[in-house]
Amino acid sequence: MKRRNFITKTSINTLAFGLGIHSLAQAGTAKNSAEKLKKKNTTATTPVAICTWQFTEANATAGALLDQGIPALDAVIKGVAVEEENIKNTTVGKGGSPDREGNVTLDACVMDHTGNCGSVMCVENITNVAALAKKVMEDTPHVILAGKGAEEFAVKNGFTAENLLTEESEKAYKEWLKTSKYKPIINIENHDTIGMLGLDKNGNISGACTTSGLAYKMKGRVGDSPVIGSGLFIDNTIGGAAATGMGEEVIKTVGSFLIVELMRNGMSPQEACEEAVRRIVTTNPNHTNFQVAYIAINKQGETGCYCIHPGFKMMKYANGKNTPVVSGSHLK
Ligand code: SD4
Repeated sequence: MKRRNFITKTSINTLAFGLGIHSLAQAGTAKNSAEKLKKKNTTATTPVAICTWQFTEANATAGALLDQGIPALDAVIKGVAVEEENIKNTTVGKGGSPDREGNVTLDACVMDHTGNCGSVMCVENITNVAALAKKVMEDTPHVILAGKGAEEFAVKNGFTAENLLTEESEKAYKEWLKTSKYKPIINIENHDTIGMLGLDKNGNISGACTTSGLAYKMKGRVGDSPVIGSGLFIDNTIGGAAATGMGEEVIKTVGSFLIVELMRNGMSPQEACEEAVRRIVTTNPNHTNFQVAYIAINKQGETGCYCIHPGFKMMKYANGKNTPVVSGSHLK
């Protein structure tokens, strides 16, 4: 054999062998998780709704809709709309805190059981941005619309344009301008983003995440909430996850996607949330200065949550009951 042919053939063989081992290993893992999932399938609880923080009414709304047999995507969008329309919530929808120039800009995304998703970023004057993200998903050839384009698309599709800056938020902003110190306070200024996951009667999982982002952020800043894989991720064969807290840190570790992949490899939702928090705290010594919290659900309706700092809760609706769940935390 000529040397050149030998090298080529050997490389191809080595490559093929390597790939073979790799796919065998993957097949093994997939088989294990499939077997684990099969075993668990016998005890599936449906429907279930969970959301970040203690948004009792929002989660109860989604839960009740799921009980009526409404598909998970519609139920979670209706659920988060309760907070988008709650002007007392200063981190979601109308009444959200503005950026450091006084503009309220909203971010949201949705993902359904078919793996389809939609997202809007940095949108002004529209309250129900999760519903808008669904519209982007269903009625455009795109996944993300940002800024003015998203707002114009909303108005063209019947969404009402309105001022999102309430008197209260404006007052707080003017107070903030006196010092203009940008330091999000753990569990206070970044504690109201709502990420919601629903498992419907057909066993399908969908999710929504909606926020005005961090108070007094830079103009144009976008966090994790509208970023598919970071603020939210669904794989209907495995489960779903959503995040709240310091978005920059969630994006760096693609947190929600990570949690779903960890569940795919056999972890429970609780174990996966803990591992995703561990990823952040082990790589970032600054983690004592910010909060990140995750929630997750799997196909069997099992759920989990975990965070860096104590003080995070999720709501869980299952078997007709809506209850707060106090999250474990990395720091005690
Ligand atoms: C962000 N993750 O924009 C959001 C903020 C948040 O509760 O979760 N607030 O980074």
